[in-house]
Amino acid sequence: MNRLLKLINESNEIAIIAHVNPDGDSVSSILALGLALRKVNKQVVTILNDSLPKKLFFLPAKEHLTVFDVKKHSKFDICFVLDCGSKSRVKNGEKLFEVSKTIVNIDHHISNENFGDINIVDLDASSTSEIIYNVLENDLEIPIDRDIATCLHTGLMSDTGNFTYINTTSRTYYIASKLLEHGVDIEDISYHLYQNKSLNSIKLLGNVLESIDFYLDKRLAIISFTDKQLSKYNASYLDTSGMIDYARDISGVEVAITLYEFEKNKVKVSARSKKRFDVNYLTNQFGGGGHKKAAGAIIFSSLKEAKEKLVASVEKSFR
Ligand SMILES: [Mn+2]
Repeated sequence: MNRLLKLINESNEIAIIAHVNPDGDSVSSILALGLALRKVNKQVVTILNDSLPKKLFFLPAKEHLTVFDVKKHSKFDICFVLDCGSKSRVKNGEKLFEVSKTIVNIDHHISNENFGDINIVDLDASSTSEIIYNVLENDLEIPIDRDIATCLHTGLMSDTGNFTYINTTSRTYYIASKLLEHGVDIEDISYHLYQNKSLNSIKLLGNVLESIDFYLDKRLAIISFTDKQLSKYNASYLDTSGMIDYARDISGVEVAITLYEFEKNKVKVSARSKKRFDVNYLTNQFGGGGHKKAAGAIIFSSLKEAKEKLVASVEKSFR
């Protein structure tokens, strides 16, 4: 891996980007790596082509996030692609990849396609933030400070469901303990992630849960959001993040799915599972993927048809 150190030493202009629909792990990884590379005097552009979810506004260095603009950013020596199973998960990535000499792919998704010139893909890592910690500590030897630690800890918490999912390992706890030594304020992170939700988003949650559907002996729960619902509560799709957990957490439910028809005949699918059900396998059948217990896809059909296909597919897996 000191290939990476060598590459960074020989580079100056560096882009860092992650997947569409930013979450705690992807944004934290971008910011942490960006902060670290700036410490060693690299010209870093941290790219977010989506709007940042409000709950992540507290993250250090978020003011460095910028939209990719080919007029301003005409070449990069390295483009780091973080927390992304495939290149197609990068929003508006084509031009960026064109102007980047080397692609470094850092990820923990089981579905990762090893699309980089350098691939640091660790399926046993809880999160990309965990891998970034390893890279900084072991390969690049860039000292971690409080801001970097705050980002990385946020990533760990986000992707492990606060250290409760099966991807949480002794290594994850070890890293968390090291990050705490750098002065991370867990209470402050928890406040922003979980205790600062808008009243409207909670009302939307109530409304969405009213129309939850159950299939297959209530082992499958499906919820859907419509634009009408979102606008009624003055909410965006980003405000629905985490709602799927309520469906998954119901006793007896083994798989939870959310559906959102964001354009006509384009349905965004998120799936979560507990116990043994593999939603990566489920979403693979529709061209998507992710992790065993958290994955997504886009289905090109009406909402009703997408629902029917998914129910049939889950039924097959149950058998
Ligand atoms: Mn992740």
